[in-house]
Amino acid sequence: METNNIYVPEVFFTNSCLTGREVVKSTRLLGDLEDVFQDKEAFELMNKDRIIYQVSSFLPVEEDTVGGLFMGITTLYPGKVGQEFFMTKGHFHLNNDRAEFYWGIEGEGILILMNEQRKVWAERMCPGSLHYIPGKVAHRVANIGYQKLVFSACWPSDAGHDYATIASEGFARRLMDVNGVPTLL
Ligand code: M6P
Ligand code: ZN
Repeated sequence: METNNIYVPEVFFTNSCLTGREVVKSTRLLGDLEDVFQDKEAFELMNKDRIIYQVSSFLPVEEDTVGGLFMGITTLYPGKVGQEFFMTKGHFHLNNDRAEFYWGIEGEGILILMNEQRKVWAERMCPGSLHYIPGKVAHRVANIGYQKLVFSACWPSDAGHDYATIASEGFARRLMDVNGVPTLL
């Protein structure tokens, strides 16, 4: 809507989620994360319709546009499969030198990173924490708390998602609850 060339905003941050006409929402159920978790027996006993995370995204340009930016807010619910914390699928970028920012909004998490040599490291996420994810580094987030974890992301519109590499090779280390302590194994 326009009044004298002053436009009203069409996308808002509300309750840690993006809202507005152009916001796209997606949901990942436990059943969508079949090969993500290590403990297959624990996985089989759980309700596959359980919502693990939801992403609301603002994609103001077409996918693959060079020079554009996308933004998303992810809400990752608390829980574990066996001793492994609920986490996002994780991905490299298809255009693999593209970087990304993540930042924590609510809750407690761990950002797990892995380079192309399969070296893994991690960063604590908390409200206000800012994380620069360089190109050629795979990234996934685990919720290590008892409440929902909300984080936001900003990435280039020509980054794309390479899920296939993680689906076939996984991350070289897993974040497990070892006697109450989140530990990279
Ligand atoms: C962030 C961004 C998105 C990503 C989402 C969920 O919001 O990195 O690009 O889709 O997290 O992560 P994943 O795609 O790995 O499931
Ligand atoms: Zn990414």
